[in-house]
Amino acid sequence: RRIGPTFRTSHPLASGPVVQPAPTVDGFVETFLGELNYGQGVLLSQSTVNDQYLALARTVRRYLMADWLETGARRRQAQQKTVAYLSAEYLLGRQLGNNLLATNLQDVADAAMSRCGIDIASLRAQEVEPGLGNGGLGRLAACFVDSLATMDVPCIGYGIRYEYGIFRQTFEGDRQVEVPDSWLSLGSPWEFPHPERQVLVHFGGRTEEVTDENGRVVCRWVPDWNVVGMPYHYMVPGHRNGVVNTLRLWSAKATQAFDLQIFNSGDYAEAVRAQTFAENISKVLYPEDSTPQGKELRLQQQYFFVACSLHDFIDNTLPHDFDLRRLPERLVVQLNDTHPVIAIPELMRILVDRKGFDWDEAWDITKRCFAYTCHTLLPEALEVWSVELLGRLLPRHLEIIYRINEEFLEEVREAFPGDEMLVRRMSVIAEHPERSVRMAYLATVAGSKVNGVAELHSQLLRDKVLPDFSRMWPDKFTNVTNGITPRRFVLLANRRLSDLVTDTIGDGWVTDLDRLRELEPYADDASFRAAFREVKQGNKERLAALLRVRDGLEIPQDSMLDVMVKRLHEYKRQTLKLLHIVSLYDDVVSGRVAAEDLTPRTVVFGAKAAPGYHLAKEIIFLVNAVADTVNADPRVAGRLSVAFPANYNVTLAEKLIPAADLSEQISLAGKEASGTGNMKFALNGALTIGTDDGANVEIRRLVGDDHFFLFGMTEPEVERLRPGYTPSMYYEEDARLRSTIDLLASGHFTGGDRQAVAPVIDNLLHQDAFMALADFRSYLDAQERVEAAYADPDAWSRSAILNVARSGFFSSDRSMRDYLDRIWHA
Ligand code: B1H
Repeated sequence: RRIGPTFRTSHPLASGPVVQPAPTVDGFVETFLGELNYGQGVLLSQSTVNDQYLALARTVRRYLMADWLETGARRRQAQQKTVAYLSAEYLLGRQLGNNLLATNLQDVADAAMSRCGIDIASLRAQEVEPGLGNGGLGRLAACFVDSLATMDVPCIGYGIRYEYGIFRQTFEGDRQVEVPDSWLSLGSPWEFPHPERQVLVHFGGRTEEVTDENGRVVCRWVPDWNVVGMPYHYMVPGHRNGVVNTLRLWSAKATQAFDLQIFNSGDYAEAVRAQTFAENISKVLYPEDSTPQGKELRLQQQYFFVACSLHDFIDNTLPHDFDLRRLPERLVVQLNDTHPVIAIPELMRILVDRKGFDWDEAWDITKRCFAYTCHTLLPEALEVWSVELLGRLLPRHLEIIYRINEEFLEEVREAFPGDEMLVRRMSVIAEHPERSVRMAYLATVAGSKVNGVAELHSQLLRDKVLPDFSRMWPDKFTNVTNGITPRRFVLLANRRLSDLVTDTIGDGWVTDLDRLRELEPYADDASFRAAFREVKQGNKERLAALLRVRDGLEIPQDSMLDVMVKRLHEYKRQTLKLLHIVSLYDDVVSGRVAAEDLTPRTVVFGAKAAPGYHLAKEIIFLVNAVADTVNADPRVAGRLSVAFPANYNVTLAEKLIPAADLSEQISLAGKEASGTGNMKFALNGALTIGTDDGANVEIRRLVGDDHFFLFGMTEPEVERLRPGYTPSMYYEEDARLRSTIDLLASGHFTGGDRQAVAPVIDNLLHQDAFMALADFRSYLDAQERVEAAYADPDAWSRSAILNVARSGFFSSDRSMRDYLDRIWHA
């Protein structure tokens, strides 16, 4: 394949990419050995697993390169509207498997490696996943760029190349201990540094007014330090469609000029320190999921990547003579939560201060370029930056924000005359407890659209979080329900199920997930159900084998696999699951229930806690303590066991989710914006036990009430109960709950240490902000319905198949179509 002569060279052969020879096993072996010898500089006989992994990655990379170059050239030529997805997180997961899948090279690579005497599985296992995200929000960004490439939509994903991603979780004495994730240390074959596209980013200093050459008084930012942003490009291949989009992640480097000044003053040590200071900006991902801490370095990170990205697009991606009045025709910036919202004043600054636009015209352009996605309902998760900090780090941006706010509040006064309370409520600047900028408000004022991530969430966003704004601009608000990529989370993660589905309905479902509907009739086909059960069984065996070597855990076969994996947060209610386990255990050890009458069940947890979230870490400790005790107690052996493998990440999710029978989605109604794990489980044939929260609502509506275990209060019921909620009342009135909590509190699971359980127990009895005790009874009842259903394997498989068949809506391809139709108009 040849592309046009876009390269600065006169050599006739260099006008297009050199096409990689056809992917035969011989060709693959030759390229691989070439990479090993000439890339890694080792002989096969001397090579380590890491050498082999790197050579294999570089081999696969070659098969994507021509498509990448061609996609880039095509995009430069077509001048279409481009989606700039701005996200502080991309939780990518391993690349090798996905890229083998995208290129359809799996079988060739398998054969080639075995011809070299190499076990490809050990090479796959060598890859450290780029964990550049915390959880759902970062994984969503990764799913979205996958879908956009598969749909051939022009998109650049912009973000930060953290040197350390989400920490690696280990357990010591049942407690979480965080270890830095040095994911780059063994080499990173999937990234391409582009020093020629470096961008200078300024910080600090002051602003001043100067008169320009036309005699106009203009504002000027006089910063006092800067850093360089070095872009690293990552391939984002579409699914077997010849498209490869780009993810551009920024790494911070010290500037020469900055260092030289200090070098000249003779202080070598200070110069090196300054370098470290600059490079700290992209050093580490903040490990808070949902509760940002307002740290200065975090604001530096946000501005750093946003400034690099806008500069990159405007000055290096658009044609040089581009008329910026037409920017909204070429660019739509999707803000993934408030983390990149500082891009709004940055674009204003570029247009007004650097490109000479007048304010009104710049504001008109800016408003048409941005759209904002909100991912939360928790008030503590809404980012605010103190005016003191923002003004110190970005003085010009603060001025711009003030002016945006002034003009906006004038608009409010015009629309709602005489309501100064409303003006104060809607102000982008909060006055208490300290003067600060409400980033969600700024995004709402500037964005052309604001969306929530599931129907219920979008409704609550309008009604509870931004009611004044939705009254003022009802049409600004919309919903786009989240989705997940079926490539990674079904085709790659669940080969067994994928083969069964493809054998039954063909392979069109991979890029048109609604076609899973065609499976519905097979739910009534006994031989299909048997095959489906075999798939599950195979996946369970694969999981058991993995956990044996990965964690030294034994999980029994012939048991219901009950899985709760997600970040550890009180609102998600891992404690409710824990109470359920303890109640089952209590039933047996107290003699109320014979062990033989328990449905054999293996509960698997996966959860990281933010390192500073003390209660979450206490909950982790307690889960581990209960697991130790339950697993060691012969009275429940073979009937109840608990596994908590450390360091839940994308790689583990890919093995765990396909094996699950039961998916736990048990957040307090009105707290989980969407959830995306819930979708992954349903699409892999697990049944959900869940509350009426987030996307659970839509899952239940689609799969049907008979194939979903609903429990708990609804969001309005939660709000009605909230005033005067007294958790201890439930303890007093429910004997089963009392017995469960008493057993936990007795120290039975902590070697008699009652102090060790006190933080969690006290919180439940006296605060229970997320009302686990109020939903306990309903949850237990639902679990009994689960057991009854599980006792009938045919009916259970039928339900599981219907979950798969009816969940096609949750493809991120559909989410992307919704963004295109409702927001981007691209
Ligand atoms: C979600 C976050 C989040 N919502 C702050 N908010 C962060 C907030 O680093 N921080 O400070 C990091 C992450 N993450 C999740 O987004 C929601 O809780 C899920 O319900 C939702 O499915 C997911 C994707 O929309």
